[in-house]
Amino acid sequence: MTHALKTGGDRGYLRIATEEAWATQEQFDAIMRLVKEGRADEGTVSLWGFYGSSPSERTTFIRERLLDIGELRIQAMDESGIDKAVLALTSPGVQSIFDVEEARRIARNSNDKLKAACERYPDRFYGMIAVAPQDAEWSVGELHRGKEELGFHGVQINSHTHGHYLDEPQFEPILRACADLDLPLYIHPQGLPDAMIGDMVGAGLDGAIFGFAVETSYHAMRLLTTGVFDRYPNLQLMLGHGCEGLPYMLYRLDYMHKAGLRSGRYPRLKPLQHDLFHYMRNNVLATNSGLPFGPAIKTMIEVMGEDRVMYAMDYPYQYVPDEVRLMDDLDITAAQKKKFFQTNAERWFKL
Ligand code: 1DF
Ligand code: MN
Repeated sequence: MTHALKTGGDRGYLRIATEEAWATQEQFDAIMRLVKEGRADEGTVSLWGFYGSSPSERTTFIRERLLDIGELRIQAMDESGIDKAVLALTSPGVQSIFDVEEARRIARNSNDKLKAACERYPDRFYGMIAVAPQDAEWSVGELHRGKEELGFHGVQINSHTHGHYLDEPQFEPILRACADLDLPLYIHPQGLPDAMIGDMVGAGLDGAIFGFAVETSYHAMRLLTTGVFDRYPNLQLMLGHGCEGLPYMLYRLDYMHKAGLRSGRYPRLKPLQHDLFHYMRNNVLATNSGLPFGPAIKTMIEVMGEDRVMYAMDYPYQYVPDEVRLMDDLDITAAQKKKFFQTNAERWFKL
């Protein structure tokens, strides 16, 4: 152990964790009911069939910790030197639910409950809005309420909604509202849609180990290549888990995107105002959730810029205090480290 982990800025920066998950019992029960009735998609069955019922130490810990937005979580933050946490309703939010009225109710109740916790710990907890993309118009109203009444700092959408992606026209009001309200849009992974999951469950690769990044980076690429950021130049898309791998691949993504455009290969892909490098440096923000890995963080800083990369722990899915020490000791400049742990989050989430 190189140093003690304390809150309060003893190392010259506060630590703000930006992709921290919680759940409500109501959400959990609704998802588990779908799983038990055999109505959930395969990705949800794989995830929540496991997290909801496995007796292992890991899943028991995660279940208990997801449901707590009180003293247990504060204690875990104190013990790992985390000053502030940006909290979002855990994946898949309400997006696996088929009954739209139920999805709206659970999302709204979760926002109210999170608001109460943020009021109880005003210098520790910050809220992300939960919506039900199944009903885009309702979600727009909830985005307004979340920003204007609840004082929340962004919205987390857990990737696809029943296999549909945010570049599809029915979701345009949500994108427009995020841009109008200046709310960052955090796209977080969830179980893969039936149309994509293939044999990934059989291979043991559908979840956070691999499948999440495949599907969420696909989602982001759909937004990047269909002109969303030409329509909404101020919109900020947030991606966790090392930006789901995109910065590492950016040269090839951009080269092949241009090559496809030049040769008119795909009717849907139209010329954009900028190249993919521009959007990654002006409209995409990254966190290192689950990825306390120097080479990945340094690559993101180099590719996207030091103002666009933020710290996240991914509590309670990855609660490893030693990883915080590792990040404290990362060989980037002191100024970059302060941006990474503190000031980028303050800026982009408006804390
Ligand atoms: C896992 C990880 C599952 C994350 C999650 O949602 C999740 C996991 C069910 O480890 O299986 O959100 N995560 O964000 O790291
Ligand atoms: Mn996460």
